[in-house]
Amino acid sequence: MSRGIFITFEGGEGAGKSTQIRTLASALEEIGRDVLVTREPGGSPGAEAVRHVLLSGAAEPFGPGMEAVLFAAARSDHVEQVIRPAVERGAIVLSDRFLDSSRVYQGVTGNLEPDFMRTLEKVAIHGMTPDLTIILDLDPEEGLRRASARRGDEIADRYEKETLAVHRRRREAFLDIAAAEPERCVVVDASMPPDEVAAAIADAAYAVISRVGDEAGQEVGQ
Ligand code: T5A
Repeated sequence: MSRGIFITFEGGEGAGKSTQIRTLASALEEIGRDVLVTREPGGSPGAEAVRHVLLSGAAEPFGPGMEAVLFAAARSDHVEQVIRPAVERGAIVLSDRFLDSSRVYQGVTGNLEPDFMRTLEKVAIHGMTPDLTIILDLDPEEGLRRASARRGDEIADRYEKETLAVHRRRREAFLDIAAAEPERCVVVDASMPPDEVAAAIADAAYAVISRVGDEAGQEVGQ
């Protein structure tokens, strides 16, 4: 049995991550693949318990360092309880946010030390680096408009309510990550209609699925 594949979706608020994960998951299930859809913060019972503390803003008064440690604790549980076992059984795991969100939201716009962030990341993911990261790139003004339209009367969460300037910095930080790690990251223009965004994502995902399949074939043939 070949190993599974780990794909993460990143980007600003309302960029269309959840919409696109659903579309890709359905397409992969139709061709008979075992697919696991998950999200961060959360994805495992322990991490979901921490999600509320983070998104309600309850941890905000204690500073970005405290929040970064909580995200890392949640991620470690999510990786060990859910992601790693699924990838080991051969599933394709699609995660709505992962390590790049911490790099951007806590590291860059939280102004935390790069060494501190690298150490936390190492402990949290323990080698579980994504095979592919789709970065959905969108003008934050449009993303916030979409997120607000979808939310209706509910109040914005701890991160959504921040200033446009902060959201713009996050957009740049995601693009910087993509430029620094082109083997892992693919940037997709999220301002296109949903079916065009889905087609670009499918191209990137199938390329990685076929590459991992070829590697597995070579290992078997050795
Ligand atoms: N966070 C998270 C950190 O600070 N550090 C971390 O380490 C991690 C993991 C999570 C928050 O936590 C922060 C980042 C976040 O602020 P969340 O509630 O899980 O918050 O929400 P988000 O991940 O931000 O996702 P959103 O729910 O805001 O948006 P999505 O999933 O990107 O967008 P989606 O698919 O729900 O679409 C939004 C709306 O737009 C429409 C959809 O129909 C929907 O109504 N839409 C489109 N409209 C036009 N054209 C398109 N192409 C469209 N695609 C979708």
